[in-house]
Amino acid sequence: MSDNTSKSYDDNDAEELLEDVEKNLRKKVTVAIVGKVSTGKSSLLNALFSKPKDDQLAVVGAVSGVTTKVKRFQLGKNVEIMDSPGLGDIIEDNSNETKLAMGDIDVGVLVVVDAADASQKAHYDELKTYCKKVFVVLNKVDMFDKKKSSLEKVTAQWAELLKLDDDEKIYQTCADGYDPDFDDDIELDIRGVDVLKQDILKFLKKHGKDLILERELEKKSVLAKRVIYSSLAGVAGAAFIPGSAVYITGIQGAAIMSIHYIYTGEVLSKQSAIAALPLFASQSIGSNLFLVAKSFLPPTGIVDVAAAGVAAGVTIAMLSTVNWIYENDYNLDNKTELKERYSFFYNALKDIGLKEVWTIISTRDREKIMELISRFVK
Ligand SMILES: Nc1nc2c(ncn2[C@@H]2O[C@H](COP(=O)(O)OP(=O)(O)O)[C@@H](O)[C@H]2O)c(=O)[nH]1
Ligand SMILES: [Mg+2]
Repeated sequence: MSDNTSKSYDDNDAEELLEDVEKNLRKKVTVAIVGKVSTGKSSLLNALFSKPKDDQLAVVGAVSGVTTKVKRFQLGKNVEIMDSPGLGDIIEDNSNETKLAMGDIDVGVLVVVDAADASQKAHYDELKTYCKKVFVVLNKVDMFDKKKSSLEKVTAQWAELLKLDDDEKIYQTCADGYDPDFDDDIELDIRGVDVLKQDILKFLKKHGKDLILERELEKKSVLAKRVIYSSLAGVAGAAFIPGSAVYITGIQGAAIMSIHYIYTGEVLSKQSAIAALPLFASQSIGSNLFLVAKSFLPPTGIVDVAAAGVAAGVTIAMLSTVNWIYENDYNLDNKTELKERYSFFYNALKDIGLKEVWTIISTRDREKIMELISRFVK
């Protein structure tokens, strides 16, 4: 039982956590962006991936390919984006080895502009069939800057035409400025893209796939900090539940897997993550979760604030070390650097005071906890 209501952890919970994280990191994300030529699909992709004008992901203003209407972009190893006027072309695209089945695509984005246009209903329905989730985007909202009331009318018309459910919204965006024909001093005008991005990530999180896409979207250290934050939240939640010592060790191993993935794009197996843990212990203890846990924490688990402080301190020092290792182009095999950095961080935490560290963690105050993490991860 790994939900909050469980009264105790057994050793399987840690194993399961590690298995889940490994499984999630092996997943792939596919995105289909569909819409008429010139609706701003390429521009929107550039905006979603925070691309500057001079380093575009998708070329804006380019006419549809001659041999195939489908353009494919690979981001890292595990994110595929398909860009096409309609999904029909994607389904027929013969460069697609396996035929697409229902729900095969994770995220569908239908990009529309201007007044509601009945031809897009079929594209929307097709996306609904093949995608787990469809986001409808009304792009070029800057065209309504001088007629704001029309924007809401047009949005409502699109919602009606596409027969959207009440809980489905239309994202209003602007992704202007990527056109290579524009003067150099024209700045990008990006609006509404962040809301869309956050909702896509929120959706992917439900499928355990958010980190796969985020890796291609966000600065690595920012993601590592978030992983450390979630791990600390996990430690705080688990601390006083019987059997938590091994579970907390599992949380640490899982976070090492995530940070490894963030920096390398590769999946560290559950076994390798567990094998890395003893590197942070003072004496040699072998690669067994229980023994590792015992080396950090009392065998009976966390019984008091002092032990909780140790658990939190070890977690921060360990994960900040793993971040530091990758940021400085080392890897988990660089044992000397790893051990040195770990004791440096752990001593710094002891200087703050492990009870004080625990006090900060147990506030569950995101800002304060992030501030603490930022002392170790820049
Ligand atoms: N005004 C305005 N123009 C845009 C916007 N997004 C894209 N464009 C322009 O629309 C044209 C086509 O954009 P592009 O991204 O190539 O569209 P695609 O054919 O759907 O990939 C280019 O001139 C873009 O600069 C927007 O939000 N507002
Ligand atoms: Mg394009």
